[in-house]
Amino acid sequence: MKLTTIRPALSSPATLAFAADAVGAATTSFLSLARGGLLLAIVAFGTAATARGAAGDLYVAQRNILRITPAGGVTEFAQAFSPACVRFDRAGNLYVVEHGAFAPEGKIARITPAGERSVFINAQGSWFPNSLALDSAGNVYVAANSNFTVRQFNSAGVFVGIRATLPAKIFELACDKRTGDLFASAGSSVYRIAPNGTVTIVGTPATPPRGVAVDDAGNVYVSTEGGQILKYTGGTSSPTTLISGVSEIFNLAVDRARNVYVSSSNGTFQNGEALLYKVSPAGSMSTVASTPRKEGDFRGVDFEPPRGKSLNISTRLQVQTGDNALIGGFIVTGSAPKKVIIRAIGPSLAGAGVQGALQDPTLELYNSTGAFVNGNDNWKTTQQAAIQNTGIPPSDDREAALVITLGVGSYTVVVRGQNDTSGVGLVEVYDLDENADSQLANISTRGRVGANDNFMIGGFIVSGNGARVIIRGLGPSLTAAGVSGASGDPVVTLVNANGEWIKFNDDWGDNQRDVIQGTGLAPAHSLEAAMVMDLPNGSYTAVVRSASPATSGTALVEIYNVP
Ligand SMILES: [Ca+2]
Ligand SMILES: [Ca+2]
Repeated sequence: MKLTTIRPALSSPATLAFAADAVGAATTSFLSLARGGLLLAIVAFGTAATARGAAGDLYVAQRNILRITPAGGVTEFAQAFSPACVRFDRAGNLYVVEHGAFAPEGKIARITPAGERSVFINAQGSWFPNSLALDSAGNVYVAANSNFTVRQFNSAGVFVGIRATLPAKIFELACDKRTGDLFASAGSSVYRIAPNGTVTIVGTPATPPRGVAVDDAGNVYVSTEGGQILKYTGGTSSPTTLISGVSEIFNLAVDRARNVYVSSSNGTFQNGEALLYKVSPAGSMSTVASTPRKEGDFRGVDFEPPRGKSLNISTRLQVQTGDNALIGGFIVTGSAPKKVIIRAIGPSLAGAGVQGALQDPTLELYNSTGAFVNGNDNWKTTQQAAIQNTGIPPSDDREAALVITLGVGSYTVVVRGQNDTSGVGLVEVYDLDENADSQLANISTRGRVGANDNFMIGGFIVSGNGARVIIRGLGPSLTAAGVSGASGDPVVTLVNANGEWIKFNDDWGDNQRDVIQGTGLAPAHSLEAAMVMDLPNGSYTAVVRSASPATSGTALVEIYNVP
């Protein structure tokens, strides 16, 4: 665990004035128990895995595996035997399909983020693997060109069964990770293979298809022997032509901004070039990188994924005294319990320059049914040794902390001032068991978006090698959940650590509609705000306010770590 980046952006809390409203347990899993002015931050702390490179780096199969930065820098990443396909899983393992002269029967190698390499599948029986795709559950599908089958293996490399048999050799296999549908170019057509094995034709281009890629909205991109890139949108069989006239096209990959990366070649073997092109959603093509063709043609392409286990989140707001609610929630996802430390900080904030700090915070933890799980007033009273062993005990004896192992589910943390006192406080949640098969996946805080300069502030820190998040600012749908006085039209602005505005959204359908829908987290109301962002490491702030600056209302800010 690294502790260098906790407690984000504590300066200038006076600009974060925020009046929480009074609510019942009316919506989602949150409670209405907080009293007193405080500042709430929840920090979900993950690991910084051994970084192979930055998320978004391209890996290309040539004679060996090359790594290409988005700026076009080319380095050799790993040796291989004439690889045809490279694919990452969500954990950042790289799978390499080798089928060259020194791997005549075909092998699939796996390289972990730490660089450990092993034979994942040995294609004994000479079934000639040529392409590979992974679904969201980690199943591995391999195109076997000895008999045109798509073979399914589990994440341990154990053969599960034949998913489908196609009429011809398969050039490339891709998976729509939202649905589990596989797409394959084989012979003269592009096929969809449903999870139940049903095979349908997506389209039959004028010239045979080669590369296939699927974006996160389900659009299917196909390169052809005739030098075109076609885009099949929304299940239609008549594509739009993204670009045409490319000399020779092989495999494809598509990034989250819908740029299509194309491996290609021109010229002769001795004097030509292997090329990686980038084609924008508008159809303009640029060269990302090139190498001598005598090193081999570029083939399969994939991106280093963000291993977003480490999303560090804080949410700040100041609450008035009285029967006002400060409502913070977090979710443990995955399949294993998660050990965390929850801290409620107040007096020590004065040392960080915070004025009006809460002098004696208490914390309470509730589960999704609203049942009290545990609580603490002063951290040394019951778990002093366990809290000290985490390495991050509070620095003031009046501050509260709790070490606890939590099952998968949603939780609410409430911080109050002892004896109805008020002030600025901070709540943090740290992941103490980063290797468990679970993560802190979401943080949300509900409170009142005040008029004019009184915003709701959700801060978070990305560490590791970057993360993809969806940020939502909700208001109208709270009304449907029984909350009175909800903001009718929230907006979200994302700000970086330097205070620079990165992105603004008023209504989530304004742009990114299909990307947001693809996460399964589209807001319920059209006037609510959302944005999906791929963010490099750093600290960020999501600011939620009403679209009309003079209006106020209750809003909910949520930040999810999405795969
Ligand atoms: Ca206390
Ligand atoms: Ca709006």
